Amino acid sequence: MIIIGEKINGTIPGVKKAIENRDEQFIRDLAVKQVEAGAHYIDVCASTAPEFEVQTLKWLMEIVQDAIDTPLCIDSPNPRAIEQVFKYAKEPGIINSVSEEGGKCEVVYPMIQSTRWQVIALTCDQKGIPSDVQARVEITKTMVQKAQQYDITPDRIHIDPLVMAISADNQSLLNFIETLKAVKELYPTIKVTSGLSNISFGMPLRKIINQHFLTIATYAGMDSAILDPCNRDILTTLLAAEALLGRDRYCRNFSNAYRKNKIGPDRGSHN
Ligand code: THG
Repeated sequence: MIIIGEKINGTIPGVKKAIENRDEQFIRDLAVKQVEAGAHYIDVCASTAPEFEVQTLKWLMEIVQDAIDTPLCIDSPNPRAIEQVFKYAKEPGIINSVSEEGGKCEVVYPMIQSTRWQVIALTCDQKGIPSDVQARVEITKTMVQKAQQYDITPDRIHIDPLVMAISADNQSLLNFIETLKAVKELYPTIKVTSGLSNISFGMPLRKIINQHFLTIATYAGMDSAILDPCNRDILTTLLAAEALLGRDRYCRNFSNAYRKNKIGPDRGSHN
């Protein structure tokens, strides 16, 4: 599983405060901890008022890149903001995200043409987020065909089917899996991604639901996930699922993570 660490996000109250106070150490720690926990990409999302977004993203990117060598996942609903901060990235990462809404592909695709950047493509358009499989597949086709015009191959695209809350749509996970299968049937090298938390919205014991979602989606073939790798329960679930699915030779990853006290109940500091 490709892990995109979600913790540097201005929607989290502590992060919002750190952004307001320009607390570099707080952001730096979040970057380092996520990388130590196994993150392959570090999501940076300002979530500030639009007039501060570019300067905030730039500040976050600078701190993260100074602290660690892991590539970024630049998270903004505004492709023009992404366009302005793109040049400050030291190495290719992931653009989060485009969709079939508001000409986003037309801004982002030319920008990442002839680069090794990847892109997350949300299956929504001006009509909103479809919950049925066929509409999601159709939006995917359009976004992949547009990408082809800029020589962006499917292996650089992570489709995010935007899972609905299971409390609102009982078929949400099953539809997600059906979408995943259909999309991979069409484009075998494409990636499918998801955030973990949408599925459990409006339910008690959300973290439990999120963990089970992760297990089932991993089995179904989800390639990447936007999650908190510092959450021990989530990391434990993920590594257990990968071991059980034959994706962890000799269960080495699982055992090493346990030995380093990264999974299971916290056995205290080794320092
Ligand atoms: N898809 C795509 N991008 C996304 C999302 C998605 N970006 C934003 C969001 N969803 C993913 N990011 C977050 C960030 C923080 C939290 C949830 C989603 C969050 N964090 C709590 C905290 O840190 O305090 C709890 C984390 C935990 O331990 O589980 O709630 O869906 N493409």
